Amino acid sequence: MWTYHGSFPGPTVLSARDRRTVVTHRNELPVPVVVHLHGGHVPEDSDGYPTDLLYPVGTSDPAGMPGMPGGSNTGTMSDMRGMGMERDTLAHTAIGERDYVYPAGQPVAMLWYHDHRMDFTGAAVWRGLAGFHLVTDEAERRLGLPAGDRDLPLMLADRAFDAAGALKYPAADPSALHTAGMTGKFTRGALGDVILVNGVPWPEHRVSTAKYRLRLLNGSNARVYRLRADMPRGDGHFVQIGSDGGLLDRPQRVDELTIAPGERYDVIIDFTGCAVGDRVTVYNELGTGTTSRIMRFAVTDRVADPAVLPEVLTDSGTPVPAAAVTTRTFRFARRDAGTPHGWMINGHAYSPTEPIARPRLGDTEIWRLVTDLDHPIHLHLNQFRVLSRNGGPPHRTDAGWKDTLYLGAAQTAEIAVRFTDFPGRYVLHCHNLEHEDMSMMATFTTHT
Ligand SMILES: [Cu+2]
Repeated sequence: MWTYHGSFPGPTVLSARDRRTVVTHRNELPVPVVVHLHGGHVPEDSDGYPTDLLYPVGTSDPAGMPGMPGGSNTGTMSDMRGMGMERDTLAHTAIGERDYVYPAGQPVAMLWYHDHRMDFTGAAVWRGLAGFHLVTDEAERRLGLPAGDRDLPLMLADRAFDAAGALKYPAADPSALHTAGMTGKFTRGALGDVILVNGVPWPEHRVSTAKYRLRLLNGSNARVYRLRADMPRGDGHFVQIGSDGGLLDRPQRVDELTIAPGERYDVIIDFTGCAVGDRVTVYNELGTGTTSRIMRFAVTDRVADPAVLPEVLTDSGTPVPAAAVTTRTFRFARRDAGTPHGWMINGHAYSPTEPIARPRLGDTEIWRLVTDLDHPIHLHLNQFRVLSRNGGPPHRTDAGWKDTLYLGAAQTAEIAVRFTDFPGRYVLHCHNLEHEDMSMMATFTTHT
């Protein structure tokens, strides 16, 4: 695998809210990397813009490395997009080692970090470049939510393996250096037949008769799950307490959870009604065969857990859509003919040099997102609120601050977003990583 510090998921970073966290990356892999803190409110030079490459230790001629923007061998990518690649003079590049600085000036949430290199994010994440980053504070601790070994960040990720146990990724270019794109049927996204939770296939986790906090992340490249908990007694359900960008104002019961790549749901699952010996299975209702099971909890211990969930968790603030100064429409659609072709936003292939929008910092904007097929849509820099889906109300699970929104085929959603604090260059993109790598991404620049 390609790993952060030797493990998959990578080490979990814990940030105190408003306290600066510095993470040093040293690249000992055979390819350039760039890490994005997904959900992080981060200055542009630490956000992991797709061309802000950290070249491998010892690289003597970065511009000459194959597959580099502005390098000597970008012909294949240009061919795919039907457009020349300008040298990206804004890129913050480094060789060997660099620091990423995270202010953590944002509500408590489970963020995650993963590779974001232009054209090769799918390959890099599939091979293991992903991990958790939690922001926490004293107010969260006072809520008395399940903590310690009852607070479980869970990364769901499907993978495929060959007969020798090596990861199998259906890329057109296995070196992940020259040519973006997938083989054959996987141009719609890479799917595996083994479901991993924190790197373990279909794990069983031993629990007590108590409430647990499950911080669910879909770290898969392209697979969407619909989770349901099957309890032998009582009714299996989740109580949602948080979303991508932080806690909900109030907990809400959800019987099932649809979670698309990049999304997080913070939920409580209650084993207090279970008996020792019970097994609780979490199923994927969108899967078949080996992809229909996620994991299992084995109840092995009887304890008393009198803790009661607070009725109010936080005051997350209300967006004011009426204050919006601009409405922009972004169409996520595949174009199979003409130039350029592939997965597009408003008919454009990803370009680091030509922004699709220039929002002003502090302004509230309404962004209308429109799809052809299903796409999980992710914005960098700030979270947003979902205002509507197809002209109707949002889903119950759209509550709270989101940074990734899953839209099915031929849907429209309106979101309210207000970018703040950091001028610079960021991206919005489809978080189906193969769509992203096949250019369903766009640059926006924020300004004062
Ligand atoms: Cu997509």
